[in-house]
Amino acid sequence: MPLNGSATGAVAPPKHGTLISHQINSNINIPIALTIAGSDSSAGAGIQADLKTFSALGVYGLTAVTCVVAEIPAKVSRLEPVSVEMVRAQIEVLAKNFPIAAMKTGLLCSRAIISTVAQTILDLRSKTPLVVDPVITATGGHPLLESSAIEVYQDELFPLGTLITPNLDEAVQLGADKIRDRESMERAGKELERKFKTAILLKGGHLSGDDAVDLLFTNGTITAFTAPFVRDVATHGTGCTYSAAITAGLAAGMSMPDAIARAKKFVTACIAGRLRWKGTSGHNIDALNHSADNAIAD
Ligand code: PXL
Repeated sequence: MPLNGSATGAVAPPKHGTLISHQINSNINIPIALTIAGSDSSAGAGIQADLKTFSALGVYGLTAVTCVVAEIPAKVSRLEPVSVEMVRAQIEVLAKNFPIAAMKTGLLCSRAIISTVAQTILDLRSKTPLVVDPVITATGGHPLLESSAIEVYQDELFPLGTLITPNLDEAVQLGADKIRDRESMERAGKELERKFKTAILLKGGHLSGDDAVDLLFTNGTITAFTAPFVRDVATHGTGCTYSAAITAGLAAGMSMPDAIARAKKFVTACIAGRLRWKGTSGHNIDALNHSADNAIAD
């Protein structure tokens, strides 16, 4: 059904420059989330994945683009950062005008951009929950982040985060010991929580058998989130989708564990229901299926 009935002709079109107040009020309960991330031309990861995820979970998404990546799921062909002034301008104009309920960061690509994002959030004195997905490498192995940028993450952005969501490789790059099993995963997560003084969701991927187990470390406790591991599906964009789904839950007022549990179900359903096309080179191209139907998957 149209939100304001205008498609049925029930509401007269507004005169130029006027707003109809009930159009605004009728949408006041739709939470708003902001993603500060890169653009993936193939649209399975990055801000495109974030926006699809926000929409599927009933959240209105705003974007601050940090860089533009020309790529397909298996191959990055070019990456260009946006200027730091432009990154700051996008975040500022949005934060000063929209009631943003939660935000996330994705690919930030350089020391200068990470620092700008952190400084802008500080300058805005934002108290909005912030999910930091520390994107370092593309699923296909291509480096996406300036190698010396990890220390800027640690020094400037992590202290502002409500939740940090590394996968196992990222955890090691952030200083954890090599992770081989559940025990070393627990040790690594505790270490990162102690080091960064904020909640850590350590994503286990296919570490243990038939299940994909993620561990949340918060206030000295560990909570496990488990879903069947979906085999033989390209996972480009999984991390972006997962952190965006958590952000959507926080924007809607869910507790962190509830937001993670729903996000885990959503991302698993997006993988299981993956889309597939025959590409022009004859190879299959897979993409996550961000259908809203997955938002209610059991
Ligand atoms: O999946 C990590 C990722 C995040 N953000 C952007 C990307 C990618 C992977 O390629 O392009 C913009």
